Amino acid sequence: MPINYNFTDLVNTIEPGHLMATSNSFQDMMMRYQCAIMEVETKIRVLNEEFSLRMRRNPIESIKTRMKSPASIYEKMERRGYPLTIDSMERNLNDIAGVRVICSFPEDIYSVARLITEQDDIIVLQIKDYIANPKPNGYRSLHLIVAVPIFLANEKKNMKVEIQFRTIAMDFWASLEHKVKYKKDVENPEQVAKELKECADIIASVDYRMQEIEHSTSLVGKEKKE
Ligand code: 0O2
Repeated sequence: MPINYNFTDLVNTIEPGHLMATSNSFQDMMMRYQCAIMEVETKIRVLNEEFSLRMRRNPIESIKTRMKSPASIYEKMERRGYPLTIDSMERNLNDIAGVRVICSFPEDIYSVARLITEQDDIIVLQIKDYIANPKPNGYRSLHLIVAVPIFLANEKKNMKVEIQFRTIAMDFWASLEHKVKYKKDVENPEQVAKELKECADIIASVDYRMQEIEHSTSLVGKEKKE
């Protein structure tokens, strides 16, 4: 179903004639990114199915997708000083299309990410491993920027998608940290940041302990009585 993007929040900031001239191509661009999200989501669901058959468990807990809003696209382009053209948006922004994959255990993140990056129609543009190298605030996730082909009536086009891989616990932490970051009336921000960092480290250790428990109780590799 086509999505109609609301430009009212942009009308005051972009010269209206320019907006009129470009709005159709903007809608086209957003449609292409939406298709790219669908392609990536399907690839990940297929891997989950196969994995669950072979390993008798699902490595993926859930998948969330999101399109960056026109207002956020505009804000980021302005902040970074890029020209406001479709070509420049596609060239300079990596996160117009976003897919977040929530995995059960840390090793699942790397397995699914590897299987995705090995697919021959996927081009890996960037890998940021904030699990091996967490951010100073404690943020952990594996980020991939990939280009995936979409096939339209008259063209094939590679579109960029940001895929974020996290465990359930990492996602839980990131959601709270994200909320706290945008709260203006936090009384003791340094203390909150310190506590969040401590929680991030505890969560990381729990993730690996849970993985160990899973290994020690796993039926894979052992005789399974049907
Ligand atoms: P939203 O609403 O999730 O989209 P880039 O944007 O790739 O050019 P950057 O900023 O270096 O440059 O990207 P990075 O570090 O890979 O982070 C991009 C996204 O990762 C963020 O998108 C967040 O979703 C997530 N992220 C990164 N760092 C943190 C963090 O410290 N805390 C939380 N909660 N999330 C983080 P947006 O655009 O910020 O938000």
